[in-house]
Amino acid sequence: MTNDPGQQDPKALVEAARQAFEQEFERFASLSDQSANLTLSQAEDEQRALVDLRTRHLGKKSAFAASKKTIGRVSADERAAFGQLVQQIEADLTGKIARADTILANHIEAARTERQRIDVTLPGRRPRRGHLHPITMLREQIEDIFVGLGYAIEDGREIETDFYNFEALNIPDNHPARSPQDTFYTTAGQALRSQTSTVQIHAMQRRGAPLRIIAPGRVFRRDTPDPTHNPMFFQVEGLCVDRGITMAHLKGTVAEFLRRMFGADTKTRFRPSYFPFTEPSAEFDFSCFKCGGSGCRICKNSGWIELGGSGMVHPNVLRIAGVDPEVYSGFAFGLGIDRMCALMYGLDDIRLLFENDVRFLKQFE
Ligand code: 2NL
Repeated sequence: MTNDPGQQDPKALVEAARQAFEQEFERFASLSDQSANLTLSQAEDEQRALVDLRTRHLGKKSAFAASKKTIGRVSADERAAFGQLVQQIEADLTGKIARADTILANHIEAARTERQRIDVTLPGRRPRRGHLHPITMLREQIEDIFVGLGYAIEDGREIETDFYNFEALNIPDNHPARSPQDTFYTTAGQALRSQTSTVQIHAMQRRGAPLRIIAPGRVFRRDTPDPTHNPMFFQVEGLCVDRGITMAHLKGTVAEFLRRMFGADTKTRFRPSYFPFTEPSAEFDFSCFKCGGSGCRICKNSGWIELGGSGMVHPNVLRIAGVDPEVYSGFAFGLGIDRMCALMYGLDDIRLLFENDVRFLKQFE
């Protein structure tokens, strides 16, 4: 006997090839349907290794294939038996591979299915419901109160001519509010309205007297943003024009508004002031909604909160808007909605209201 396969006994060669196969196949032989402890990628690796093993042990260049070719060296009377033996071994090995492959394929299929499985009974993700912006909520609250007092709500444009923004409001040519440092101008010389009085001038021209309106909306002033200023903010102005309207009506209306807003015990006070569009003019404060007037952090220990300006509409303003000041008189007032909002919610920075960060806004739901 030599080590040259060409000289070896054919039966011994077949047997050696079979044993070499069995040795390598051992780890697949132990596979069973309990092979679930393999991960998906491990099972896929094993399947590839099995294909590789088949090529090496049963392929054209395998020792087994070579051993088959030695059949010529088998004596004629043993040749049939040898052929049968080879066929039987080949069928046996092929069958073993096929069984292992089936187990692996089943496992892979099951693992892939498991990986893709969705639980249709899981609750879905709820779409987050939005809500109104706190400034909008407050504006609607203010509107509701004034509608209850017989006022109509007026809306208007945000870009205005010099006439509506200043001239009609009795604001003199040299007034600092007219300077480009205080007001935003378009290149065509129009102004972003700096108060919603513009809307009221339009309304007086269109509807004439008598008239009771409020005009809520955005206004623009060239302020550098800081915790108490924003170059765009929200204002509501009110205007009441009729025969015989006096300061008493102004005081009664503002006081009633604030009682409906902050509670029946709310007190109001007026301090003399100056505006070009009203004469006389007054600023108004209300007793602190937090402490009721005894003094706290919100009212800076004064017991009062400053809210807005007001006054009797200047005769020049009535006249220029087409209302006869000899027949009619009126009062007007204005307040900042965002400042009021910041006060009510204790916000230390008004700019938070304009950042539109939902993490901040969702607390007002
Ligand atoms: C303030 C002051 C005020 C007015 C606004 C007004 C409107 C017309 C005629 C006369 Cl059409 N006056 N509005 C009057 C006084 C004060 O606002 O501090 N606003 C935040």
